[in-house]
Amino acid sequence: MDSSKYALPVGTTLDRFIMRKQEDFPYATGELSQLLRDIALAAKIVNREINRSGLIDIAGAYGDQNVQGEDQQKLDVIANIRFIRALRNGDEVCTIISEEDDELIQTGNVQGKYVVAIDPLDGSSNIDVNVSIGTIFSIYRRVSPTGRAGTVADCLQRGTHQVAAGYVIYGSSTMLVYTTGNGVNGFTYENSLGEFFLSHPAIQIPQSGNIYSVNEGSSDSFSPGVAAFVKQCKGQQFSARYIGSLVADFHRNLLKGGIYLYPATAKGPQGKLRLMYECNPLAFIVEQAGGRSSNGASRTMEIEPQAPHERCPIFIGSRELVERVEAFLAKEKAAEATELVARA
Ligand code: AHM
Ligand code: MG
Repeated sequence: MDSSKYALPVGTTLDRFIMRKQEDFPYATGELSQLLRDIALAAKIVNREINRSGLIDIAGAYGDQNVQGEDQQKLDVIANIRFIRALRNGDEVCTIISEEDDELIQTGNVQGKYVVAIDPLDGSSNIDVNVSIGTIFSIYRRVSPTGRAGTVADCLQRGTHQVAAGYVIYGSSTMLVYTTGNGVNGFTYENSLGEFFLSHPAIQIPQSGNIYSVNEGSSDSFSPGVAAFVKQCKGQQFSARYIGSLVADFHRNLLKGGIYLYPATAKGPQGKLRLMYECNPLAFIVEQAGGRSSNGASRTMEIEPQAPHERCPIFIGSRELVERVEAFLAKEKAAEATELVARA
């Protein structure tokens, strides 16, 4: 999967890794590399704030609501500020979609070639209880000419057009995992040195697994296909593992094999997770690691986005498990069609 001329050894610093990868592309200008470094720097700062969150008065609700009407936590706000500042300070990004901002954010860097979609701090309801949380990001090349502000068309590109995507997990250790379409690599943060080091080179997700991750509190409103799949998982004595923090659930399943599901429910007919900065980046990573991501009917990355904050159902993880749930959903659709014909 990793077509780099030389495999880089475990322990390589993230900076060096990014630099060496850039050398694989003779015409690369270094802007994407710089952008990835900017994100890594902001991640270090956010990591520091998270580690201090029990000590100073920054955890807890901020008292405001974000664009989806959810309570904002102070750390959400802090993380948003940190990432946006890092992206503004670099010259590479013209426009940002952030989970925390209703409108597109124009950085003022009209020459910037890239657009970033970001969830600065996902799983934020877990902040106050010391559960892992994460940052998720996705990078696109703008489609409009440089020299002016980025446009909606720059931001609403299909996931297949991503040039890079990644996440940071602030967990028992802090890790940054990313892809530029050439395999997936994971870096662990060494606090005392302030560096990310390559710890998980060329990550591959097992083709199958025995972990399923879904909020079963909503199971009464699962569609028949999803319900049948979950029943089969139980029949086969799968382990149920659900942290309620997407990055943490995804990361575990990526390394161990398994499936994460956030289907349509009564509360969220389009599911809960956002296409541009939650589903697509993880879909790019999982595919690069040999897995699959789908909305139940088609590949997540092929969905044509309609709005920056749109939601979509997601089934993501080991290829064999995602295909299995898709087969159940195809059966469900066929049964519905037969019933319609019978009724007509
Ligand atoms: P957030 O973006 O407001 O943090 O919400 C996203 C989170 C995911 O991390 C997690 O997988 C999901 O919401 C959990 O939702 P639920 O509590 O409905 O199971
Ligand atoms: Mg989120």
